[in-house]
Amino acid sequence: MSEKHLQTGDVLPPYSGKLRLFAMRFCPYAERSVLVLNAKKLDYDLVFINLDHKPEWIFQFSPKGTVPALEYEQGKAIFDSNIINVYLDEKYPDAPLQATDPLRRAEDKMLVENFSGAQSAYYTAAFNAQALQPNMVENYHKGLEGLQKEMESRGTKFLHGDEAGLVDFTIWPFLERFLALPLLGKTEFAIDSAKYGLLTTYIEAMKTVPAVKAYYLAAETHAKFTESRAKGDPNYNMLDTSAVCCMRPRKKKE
Ligand SMILES: N[C@@H](CCC(=O)N[C@@H](CS)C(=O)NCC(=O)O)C(=O)O
Repeated sequence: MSEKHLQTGDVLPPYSGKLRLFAMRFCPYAERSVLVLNAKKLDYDLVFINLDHKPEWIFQFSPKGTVPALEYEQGKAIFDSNIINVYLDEKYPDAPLQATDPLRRAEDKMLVENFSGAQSAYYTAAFNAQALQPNMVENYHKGLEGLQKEMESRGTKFLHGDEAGLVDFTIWPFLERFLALPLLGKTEFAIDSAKYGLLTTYIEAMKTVPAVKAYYLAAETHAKFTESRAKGDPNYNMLDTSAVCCMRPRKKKE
């Protein structure tokens, strides 16, 4: 898998017949779908795109040009992480990732919804720090406390149960990125193990899940990308080891 992000003018790589996910390496929504593809052990291709200079063809797969989008058949795609993940779970029913009980499914969705305040606070802290308000820090901690309370009442290793499931893969990409905030000087966003003991254990358990491990990036790496994006010059290709040696295939001028 190349970590190179394709951009305006770059050609669409040939379709291989596998599922194909359009993503951006640092996008938490795209990570949700990568984790589900990994957990289901599906064979897929991953194509990263530069979100500031989008390749023209991304709009064939995702009308607003957002990632993730999943090409499930040549030229046919669906977009939005939640839509993609439920589709994958239903289309490939081996290793089901959603709760069988309809009430538990509803509770999982509410959990994700209740966590959204923490996500918004994270985005402001990471990318628009001058707009940060004290109530956002409160919302962030309310989100974490709510999550920890739910873990306590469920009493399982993961939110889904003894194995990680869709609810875990939906929330995890944000927790992974929250850990970068103290490195960016946002110490009020630290996840202190004295206060968040259960949550800390959960975070460590998630890091060992094979689907997560295969795509996990350290807090330092997220912090580096976040800094570049906050400065207005996102370094999409910072993990691309081919960058020094290889020319990107360009579309021929007509
Ligand atoms: N609700 C969408 C959100 C996806 C999203 O916002 N993706 C961002 C990258 S993390 C994106 O594509 N931004 C580019 C743009 O908005 O033009 C989902 O869950 O997939």
